[in-house]
Amino acid sequence: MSQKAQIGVTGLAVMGRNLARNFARHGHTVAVHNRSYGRTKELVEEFGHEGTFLPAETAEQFVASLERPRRVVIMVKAGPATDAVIDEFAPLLEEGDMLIDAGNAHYADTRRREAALKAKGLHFVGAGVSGGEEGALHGPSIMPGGPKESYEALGPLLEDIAAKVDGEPCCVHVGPDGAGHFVKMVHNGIEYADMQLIAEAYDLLRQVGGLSPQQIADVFAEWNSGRLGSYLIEITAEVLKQVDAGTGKPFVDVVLDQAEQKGTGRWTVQAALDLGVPVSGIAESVFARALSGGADVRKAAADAGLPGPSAGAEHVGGDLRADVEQALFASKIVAYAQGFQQIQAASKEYGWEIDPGAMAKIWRAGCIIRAKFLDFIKQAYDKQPDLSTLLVDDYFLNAVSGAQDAWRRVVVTAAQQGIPAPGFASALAYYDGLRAERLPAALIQGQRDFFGAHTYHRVDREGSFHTLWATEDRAEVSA
Ligand code: NBP
Repeated sequence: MSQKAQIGVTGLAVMGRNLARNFARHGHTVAVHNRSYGRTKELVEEFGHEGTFLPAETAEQFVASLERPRRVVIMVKAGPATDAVIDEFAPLLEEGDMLIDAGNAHYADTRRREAALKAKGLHFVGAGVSGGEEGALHGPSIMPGGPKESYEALGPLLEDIAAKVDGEPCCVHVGPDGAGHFVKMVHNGIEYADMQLIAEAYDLLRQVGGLSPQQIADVFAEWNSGRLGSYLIEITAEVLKQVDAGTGKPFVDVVLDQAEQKGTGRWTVQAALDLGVPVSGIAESVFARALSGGADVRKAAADAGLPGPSAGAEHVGGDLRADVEQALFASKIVAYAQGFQQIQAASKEYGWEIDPGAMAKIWRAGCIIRAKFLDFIKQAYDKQPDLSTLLVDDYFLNAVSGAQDAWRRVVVTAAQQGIPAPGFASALAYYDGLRAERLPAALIQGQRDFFGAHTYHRVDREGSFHTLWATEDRAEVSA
């Protein structure tokens, strides 16, 4: 009998090729396939010595080379390409076989595909894979959704190739249908927020503190050994250290200041709007990228000479560097608290029963937001799985309480000096919104009742009420 593969990968661009190599390096026989055969051939020629690959020129050959239940990992450009591949492979598969979409699909597409394939007796697993091409090769963080029973046959293979922390794999069954891709999406949204906050910290140290990129690199390197320790802080120090070979200028000064995006941050915010979860930190980071990219509007503003503050005030009340570290940490806590709240809200909405602590656990390595800090998030949810917000957990409450004076000073300095710090400022506003005893929302309810008879609730009695605003006595009636 000819040799069979435990798993197959179709779509052999950088991500698929590296995932296939990762499976092979772990001793699995891997069937490999790509729309155009060239990539398949290249993979086997270049990396064939790393393990056992079964190259297939056609979908039929590929499917025939897989042991049952077949596990087919799809790693193609997210969107119509994924549907095209599913349409090609689904008719060739048999009941109980699995199609695993490891691309960056939108969770709603995953829900749709899962339902359609379930009707055909096939398991469709939308798996979030984080860590870029290096992660795919050396150990990504993997967030598989789909039917729980498929995890029994698929999980051990995914756990083999996932990143490990103290021997524990960064891979867990997240929940049914689109849960895996949803969590991956929020992971990316949090990543946007983290990056924006780091960028604001850099900007303040440079513009207010007068530090050079090299000096700021040293600050980040030092922070990396403390509570902010994370992959993103580590690479920030590396980027700031970089000197452009051509001009001798800091690399960061020769790069156009227009941040691009592929869309997962935007998806996170769109989903949060639908769920009614205030992910203001993520939203600010998506909008900040959009603002940076709006070259025409920025030019118009510059041409018009939009004025800044008349005199640049000093940072007062504390050491700028220490204060910015506090502001960064506190704002980061807010962004994560909001992201986790979004995951919990979606879990409730779709009946996914996601364990938030398990998500923190599988993000501790292999992915872009890996950080020491995630251990504390895991511990918080281990202690209280239904925690309403991370901000009320002891560790985070203490951290934010300790940071708040410095955080306020940093936001004041940014505003007074005319330096945009939307991440820091909105995180602080969210924090103050949460802790406020009374919010001005009562006035908004009054306005809504005035113009639209939308009614309101009272603090002192049960029921809904409406004030007859158009009458002379403006009497209140039960609604
Ligand atoms: P790309 O996103 O660049 O996609 C290229 C692959 O899609 C090639 O194998 C190509 O085949 C295939 N493909 C296309 Br395009 N249209 C197809 C169609 N109609 N039918 C069949 N195959 C088709 O590859 P990537 O950068 O490796 O990313 C793969 C997935 O992983 C994406 O969903 C991406 O969002 C996700 N992801 C990427 C990263 C990253 O760091 N790059 C990180 C995490 C997740 P061809 O060779 O014949 O053109």
